[in-house]
Amino acid sequence: MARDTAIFDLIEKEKERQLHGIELIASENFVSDDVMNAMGSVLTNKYAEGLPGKRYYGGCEIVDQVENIAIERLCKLFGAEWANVQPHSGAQANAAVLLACLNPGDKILGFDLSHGGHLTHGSPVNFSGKIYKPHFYGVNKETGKVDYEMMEEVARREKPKLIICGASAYSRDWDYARIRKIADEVGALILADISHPAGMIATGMLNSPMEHCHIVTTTTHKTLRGPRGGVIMMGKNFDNPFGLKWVNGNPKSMAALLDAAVFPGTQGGPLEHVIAAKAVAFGEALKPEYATYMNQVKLNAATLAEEFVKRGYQIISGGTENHSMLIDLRSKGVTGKDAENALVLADITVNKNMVPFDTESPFVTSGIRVGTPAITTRGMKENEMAKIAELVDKVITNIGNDEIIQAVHKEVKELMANRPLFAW
Ligand code: DSN
Repeated sequence: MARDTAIFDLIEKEKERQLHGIELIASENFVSDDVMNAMGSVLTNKYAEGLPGKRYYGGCEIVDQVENIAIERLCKLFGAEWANVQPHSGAQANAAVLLACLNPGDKILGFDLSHGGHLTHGSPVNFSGKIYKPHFYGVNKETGKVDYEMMEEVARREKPKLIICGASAYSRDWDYARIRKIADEVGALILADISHPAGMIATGMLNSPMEHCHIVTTTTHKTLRGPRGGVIMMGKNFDNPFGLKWVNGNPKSMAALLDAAVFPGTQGGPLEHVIAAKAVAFGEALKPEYATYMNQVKLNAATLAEEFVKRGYQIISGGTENHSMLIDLRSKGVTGKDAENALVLADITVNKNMVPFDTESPFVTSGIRVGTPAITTRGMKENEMAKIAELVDKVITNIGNDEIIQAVHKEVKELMANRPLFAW
């Protein structure tokens, strides 16, 4: 068969783009060759609806072993008692959790999207805000940190069935023990969505939600550096709390409810090639080198935040404890959209992001989100963070000046030359 050059030429171009640019999108990373090879394997040919040992198709004896290894490694990585590795994405994982825990119309309490939360935590444009009744907590205006008093107040008033913690754009750790107290007082379950800082939690650099939060979800492609996908975990399995019914009856345990909510609840056949790649990534994350990598991600983020502050940028909450930071560009008189577009011309990739109490729309925004997982995978250390901040600053303070932006582009190319995508 002739090679499909229309697509493979574009894949090659995208590879070149990734190789030559500075990737600062906080949710992106570069995977190892082993993770990539598992994803591009014959496992994509296999249908395997169901769970290992309980499938609706024959010939699953090998993918059963693959999926069991993925579950085993994931549980070891996070100290979980139970996991489901089938969700196709973080959004799918969250959809399954909400389906398992709630009836349509039930109240949920999530972190406001415009303060750093996620679409699936109750946004009105997402299923989570359409099928369920969302309420929100946010950050304190002065500190930029999660306002736990507000969380408590709304929880006491609204009595949600589910409290969701975790964020897409929040640079501080979470107080899971405090959230548990609030949840216990109002009779709610807690879902911790750790998609962003998962790698730091796995390596003990941030608080773990496993002991305090009933259910934990994460994507596998951000700090975890695996294939694009999602997973659901529980520190401990527990009895079906609200007596929720499933089509065939009343599952006794939360694990059974969650499994049913993934399949047949929200998905069909699992992507066994992606599950194999997840297993490979979890294996990599269990190695000491991964902890060294994570530590470097954190060091790089802290240094990069300091370098931005030195150049007069305002970081929401004043700094970072994880891999990311949210930069308020209002003091520079620039919107997130203009900054993102100008930086792309210099091959520096960030994403525009709303900042708390933003007056701009989500299509414009007043900020950008920056993260260090991807540049750290490419082998960058603290000593290169000043240069990156300098290049970003040069672009943001010279939007529209083609000559300066082209000069920055040249520097970016030199800085990224001869660096493999995966240097760790
Ligand atoms: N879009 C992901 C992120 O960039 O954080 C969240 O869905």
